[in-house]
Amino acid sequence: MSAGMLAGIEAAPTPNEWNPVAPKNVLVSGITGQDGGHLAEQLIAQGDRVFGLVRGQHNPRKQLLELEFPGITVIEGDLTDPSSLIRAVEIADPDEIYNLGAVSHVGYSFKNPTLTEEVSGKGVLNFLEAVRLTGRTDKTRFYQASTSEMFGGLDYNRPGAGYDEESLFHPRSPYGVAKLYGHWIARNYRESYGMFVSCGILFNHEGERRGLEFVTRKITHGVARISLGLQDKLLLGDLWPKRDWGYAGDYVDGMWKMLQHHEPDDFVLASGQTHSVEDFVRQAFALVGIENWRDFVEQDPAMIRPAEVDILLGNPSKAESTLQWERKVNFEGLIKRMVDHDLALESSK
Ligand code: G4F
Repeated sequence: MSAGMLAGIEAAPTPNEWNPVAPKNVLVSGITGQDGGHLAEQLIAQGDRVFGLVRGQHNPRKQLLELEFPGITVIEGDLTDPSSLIRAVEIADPDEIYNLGAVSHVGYSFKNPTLTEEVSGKGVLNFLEAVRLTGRTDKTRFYQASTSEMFGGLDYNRPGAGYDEESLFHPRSPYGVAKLYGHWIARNYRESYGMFVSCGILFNHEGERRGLEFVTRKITHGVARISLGLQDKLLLGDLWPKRDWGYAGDYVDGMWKMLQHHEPDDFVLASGQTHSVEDFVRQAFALVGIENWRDFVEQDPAMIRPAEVDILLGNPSKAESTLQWERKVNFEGLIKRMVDHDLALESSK
């Protein structure tokens, strides 16, 4: 049929026509983590059917997940096991996949580099292949959790206005290197197979769901315990590194917006501000009325990494203008929210 013959004829809706508000089947890896929790909350509130990929035999996090979100269907599977991912995709028949599963702790990745590569790098390929091999390249939209750790924060590689989607990559840890592989293989599947694959390059995002192994929650939890007389000292690594910190709930909404956009693309999500670990420590202690915070902080050599990312600063202009992405919580609000949560948690014990 020629283009002329089509003039004036209303195109019939195709099975792929996307309606952001229609309930969807959504498969999430890493659902027991911080971002997974925020995302599950948002998707359930929207009326989506949520399937969570959970790894391991008798994983205690599975019970916790089912208690917190009774509506979720848990599928046992592992990013390192391709056949388990094919099975998960067949069960969930997903309109959207969010690949949030990863070895996500940078320090841990230096001690477990091979595992990090298998999960955070090759795991992305396994998941994309599961979509392709089950014939869903036209149906399923795929979100890949890329990271600002791919930039590396080195002097020569530091744009003044902050890293954006065009900045150079120079990862500084096994985690960053694995994530960079995941980022490029995701882009490759978009280009090679026309898949709807979007990568969110997220800068540090925190909150009350954050694990205690990450510096922000370690600080707010420690500060709360010190102010309640439950702990004497806070052991930390380097205080000078700078990070661009935001609130995880805001960033998860940005992930969702990426998959509702009319075309797949890559987006930086960041606050556009950078603060040192020391700034975070000082402000957290100030919230509980402690100004002489240095008396309570000691350096733990075990927390020093073989290579450090000195400074991260992101430029979220593209996500703000294209996706109308906005942040509701600023740096001060984030720290207050976390300290208040940890004070309530520790007081109730
Ligand atoms: O909280 P962190 O462990 O986060 P990091 O390494 O920046 O990575 C986080 O953000 C990335 C996005 O940019 C994610 F991709 C990644 O998955 C993760 O969510 O450490 C932040 C900074 C580092 O410079 C670290 O060396 O804090 C420094 N630090 C100082 N003392 C500490 C500690 N980090 C931890 N985890 N524990 C400490 O005691």
